[in-house]
Amino acid sequence: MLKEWFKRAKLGIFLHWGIYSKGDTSESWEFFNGAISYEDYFKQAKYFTAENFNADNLAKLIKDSGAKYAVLTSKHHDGVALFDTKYSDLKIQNITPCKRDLIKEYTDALRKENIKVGIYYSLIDWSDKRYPTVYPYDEPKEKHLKNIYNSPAGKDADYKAWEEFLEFNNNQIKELLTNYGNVDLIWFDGDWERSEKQWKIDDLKKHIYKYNKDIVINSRVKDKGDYKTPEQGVPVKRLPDYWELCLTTNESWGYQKKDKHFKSPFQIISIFIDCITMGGNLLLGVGPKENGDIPKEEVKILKELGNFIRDNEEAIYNTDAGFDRNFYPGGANISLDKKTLYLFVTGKPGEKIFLKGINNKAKKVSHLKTGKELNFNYYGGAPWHNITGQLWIDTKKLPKYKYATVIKVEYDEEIKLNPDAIDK
Ligand code: FHN
Repeated sequence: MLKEWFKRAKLGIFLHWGIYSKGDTSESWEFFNGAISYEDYFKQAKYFTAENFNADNLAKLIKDSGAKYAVLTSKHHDGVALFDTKYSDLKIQNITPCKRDLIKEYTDALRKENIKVGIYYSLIDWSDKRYPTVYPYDEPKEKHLKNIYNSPAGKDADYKAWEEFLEFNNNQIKELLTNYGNVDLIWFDGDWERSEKQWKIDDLKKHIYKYNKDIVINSRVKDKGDYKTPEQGVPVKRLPDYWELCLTTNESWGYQKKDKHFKSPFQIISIFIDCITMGGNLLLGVGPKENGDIPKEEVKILKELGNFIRDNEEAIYNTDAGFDRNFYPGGANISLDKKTLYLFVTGKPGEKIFLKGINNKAKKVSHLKTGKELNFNYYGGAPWHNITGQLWIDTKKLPKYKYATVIKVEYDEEIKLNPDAIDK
């Protein structure tokens, strides 16, 4: 059962931080794809100082953005741990000038700000020699990938080494779940390179619940987690299960100097509205630099998003997704008692908006931020034929608002949707 806090949180911040954060390469993929050598990729480690990193400031920025949880890469596919693991030498304390335990600082700081603690962990480890010892999905060696980082590349599989690798992952996961206080969410990645059987997903889950039975697990454990994780593409339809869209602010997960293709605050707020009104959360990517600074474009986005959320809190956290776009195309949320609708109007409000397919009559319509009442009228409808009218709301007098406006529509009783209504 997905934890209630996760559904109410709506926004999380996804931090990709590692030796790649100098800004010249992507996280892990560059050496895997052969764009640069493994050695050159690891040469970046000497620049990872984290000297300007202040976890308390980061936690404040996250809080300011309106996010209720955050997820930080404790280890990406390159295998470098951001925490002081005793199970591997490949950790920042050994290979970078930064000797601190950044996971410790991060988890402590989040808790001070009452932000739920999420930790990203890559199941894949392209640096560990015990990882490329079995073929993806146990396919025959002739058939499969020759990449030396994820397969034995022509050699026979070594199942003993693979077992050792799984034990290593489990040990690191145990460290993360027991050395850093209560972890609210574990965010796995990289399950695609092996089958469910190879990963021993059921055992992995048992292992996790042994240390924390209340933890939320994302679905990248062969779809056996608590919620789905679409990536970079906003779903077009509502998904049957709860979901979280992970999305970069530009095109990159980690900081990359040359990537200036940032979405504007308006775009991010529009996507956020789209997600929450379609039954999902947004997990927004942020890529700190190697010294711990957060790129200024991302700071701006977080602040603007936070302003929008603060102005409209009532319509965001303690709500459920309203209904499909065919009732109201702008997206709506519904209060938990099902008596209030929050309609989102992105961009400049026009003359009127309308709602259809709702059987009850509204008692009051207002602008959420100021409480200013708005005129509304019903047109059409023939209840004796199961035909609902349309609720038309006058939006001309809405105060101008930068990114989006929320209209509150109150009813005396629970809202009754009538999806079969046809306005003849
Ligand atoms: O390969 C990773 C990628 O680098 C990044 O971490 C994203 C974030 O969801 N996950 C993987 C691709 O799905």
